[in-house]
Amino acid sequence: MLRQTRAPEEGAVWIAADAHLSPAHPRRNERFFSFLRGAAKKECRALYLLGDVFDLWLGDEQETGDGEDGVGAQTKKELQNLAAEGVKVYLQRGNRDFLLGERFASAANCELIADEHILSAAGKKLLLAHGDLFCGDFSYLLFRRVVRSRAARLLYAAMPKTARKKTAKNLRARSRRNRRPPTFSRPAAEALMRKNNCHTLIHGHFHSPADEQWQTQKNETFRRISLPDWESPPEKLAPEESPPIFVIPAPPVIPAKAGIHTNPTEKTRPRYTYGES
Ligand SMILES: [Mn+2]
Repeated sequence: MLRQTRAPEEGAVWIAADAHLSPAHPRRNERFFSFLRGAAKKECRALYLLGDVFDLWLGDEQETGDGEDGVGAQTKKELQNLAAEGVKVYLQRGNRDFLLGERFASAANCELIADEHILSAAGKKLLLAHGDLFCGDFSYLLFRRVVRSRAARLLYAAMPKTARKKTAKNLRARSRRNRRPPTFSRPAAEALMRKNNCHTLIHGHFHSPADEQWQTQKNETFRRISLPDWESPPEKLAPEESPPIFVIPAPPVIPAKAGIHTNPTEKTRPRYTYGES
C-alpha cells in the first residue's frame, strides 16, 4: 500500500471523497460515474478518492449487496476506463469500505493508498486521510481500532457469507445510531499532521466542505481542507456540473525562449500555489 506519491509533472490532481455508491442511490451513482467519464477529457491526470467510495463494502469477493447488484462491478469498469484514458487513480479506505482490498484495486487498475498518505504537490507535502480519525469520539476510535485489526479481518474472512452480511448489517445499524453530526477534532488532526511532518490535511468523512487555517500555542500553522460529499445536486443542475472535488491545478509550462536551451525538468517544475489563504 502506497504511503507517499508525487503529483504528475503535467496535468492536474483531483481529490474527492464520500461518493457512498449504493444501489439505493442510482442518481448519486450516475453523477459520480459521469464525473469519472469527464475527468480524462479535462486536465485531470491523477485522481485521489479518499474513502467511502462505497456506502458498504464487505470484501473484494463481491459478496456484498453492492457487488451482486452491479454497483461494485460498474465502478470497477468505470475506473478501468479512466485508467485506460491515462488517469492514475488512487483509492483510500473509508469507514464504510475499510474492507476494500488490493484485489479490487488491482482489478480496477487503481492503487490502494495507506490510511495516512502523503502527496507531494506544488512543493508541499499534503496529508490525505479519510477523516474518521478526527471525529473526537473515543468510543468510535476504540471500535475502529478493533474492527480494523488484523485479528478482526481474519475472523471476518473466515465467516460464512450469511454471518458476514449479518455483521455488516449490525455495523451499519451502529453507524446509523451514531449519526449525530460528528465534530472535527483539531488536536487529533494536529497530532497526525505532526507525526507525518505535514501542515496541510485534506480529508472527507464529515460531508461538509471547509477550508480553514489555525495556529497552535506553539506557533505552528495548520490548514485543513474538508471535501463535500456526492449527494444528488439540485434538480436544475446537470449531474456533471460542479463536482465536489478539490483541484490542484496543472503546473504551468514556461515556454522556452528562442535560442536558449532549457532543461525539460526545469520547464515543468510546479511553480504555483493553489489558493493559499
Ligand atoms: Mn466516512
